[in-house]
Amino acid sequence: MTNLKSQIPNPKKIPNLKPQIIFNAVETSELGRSLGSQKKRQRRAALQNLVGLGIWILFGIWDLGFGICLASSIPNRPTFLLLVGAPGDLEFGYNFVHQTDLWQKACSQIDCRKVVIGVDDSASTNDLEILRRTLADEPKEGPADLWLVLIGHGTFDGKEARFNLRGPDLSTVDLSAWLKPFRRRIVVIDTSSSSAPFLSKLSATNRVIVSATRSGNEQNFARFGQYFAEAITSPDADLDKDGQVSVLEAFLIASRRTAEFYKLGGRLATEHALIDDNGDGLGTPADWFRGLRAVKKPQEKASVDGLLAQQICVVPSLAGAALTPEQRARRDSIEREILLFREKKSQTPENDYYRELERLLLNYARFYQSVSNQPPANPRPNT
Ligand SMILES: [Ca+2]
Ligand SMILES: [Ca+2]
Repeated sequence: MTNLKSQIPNPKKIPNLKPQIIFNAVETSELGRSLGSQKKRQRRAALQNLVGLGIWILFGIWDLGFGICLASSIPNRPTFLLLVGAPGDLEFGYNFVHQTDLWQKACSQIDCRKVVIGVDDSASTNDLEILRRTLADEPKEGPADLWLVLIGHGTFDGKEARFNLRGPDLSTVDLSAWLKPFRRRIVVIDTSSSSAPFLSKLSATNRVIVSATRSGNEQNFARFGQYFAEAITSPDADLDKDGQVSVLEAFLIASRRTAEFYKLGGRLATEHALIDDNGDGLGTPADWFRGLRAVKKPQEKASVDGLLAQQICVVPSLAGAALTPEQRARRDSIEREILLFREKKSQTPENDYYRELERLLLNYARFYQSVSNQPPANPRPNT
């Protein structure tokens, strides 16, 4: 992508040019006609310095302002919006803090914008309004993902689900409306009880939605969120050993650990997480997957869930971190083509299948060959 910022003349890089420009400007002025006395020369020198300083400030502010403008309109790094709900009970409060800490630690390993709502001490806070304003201010377009992680309790009245906040609660209707203008890829991880209606309401193309429950009626405190937060940076959750934990992998591991929690405790499981990333509004449970592939799908015509979630992770591998957002989008497109084609294996003659698969994989290899000599776009900070 063309770096527009680099096209702006920077006076700091052309020190010999700046005094000449100032001199020419002053030479044609009234001051230029009154050369002679030492005092006037000193005054002229002082004025030149002031003009020079003004130009430096002007260019500096313009340069900085233009950079900020670009950053806010075309995000080149993901945004993580961590929405922490009202705990209601001290034990739950500790759990929510623990989950929030894990997400923040994961975010500290990457170049991202992080916003945490619901953890400050203000007693008069309206977190719903803060969320609305935060989403309104977020750029709606761009290659960088927008993550929304809901950590807290949820409720369901038989018609609509809500996420409990300090002050007014967040409804599925509100959140759906606020996310509607976005064309960026969106990942919503709703770890609250009764969260399934959020999945069906927010489902859309180019979105991954995870809910901790399979219906609004699963209203008990959900453990899934803690296991998910623990999985996002855990090497154990990297099921395909590609050096990163995808949303799908974290979902599968967290679902497995949630089931184990209830089984080991001899308790009836009161939560069953779902994932949706094909935009059909229907979630897929973890036990419909074999490895990283869903072997069942809710509708015949729909593609299976999990293909998009397989491509998104919080902390990318070193190879992934070295790509620009545009390169990452190109890579995701090639990978998606391969993943979708693999779903056609049973309907494709064997020779045709492997011939086409070879072509796609060669295309994939050429992509990595083309970017292998380029320097890292977003070097991961030391941790
Ligand atoms: Ca992985
Ligand atoms: Ca689905």
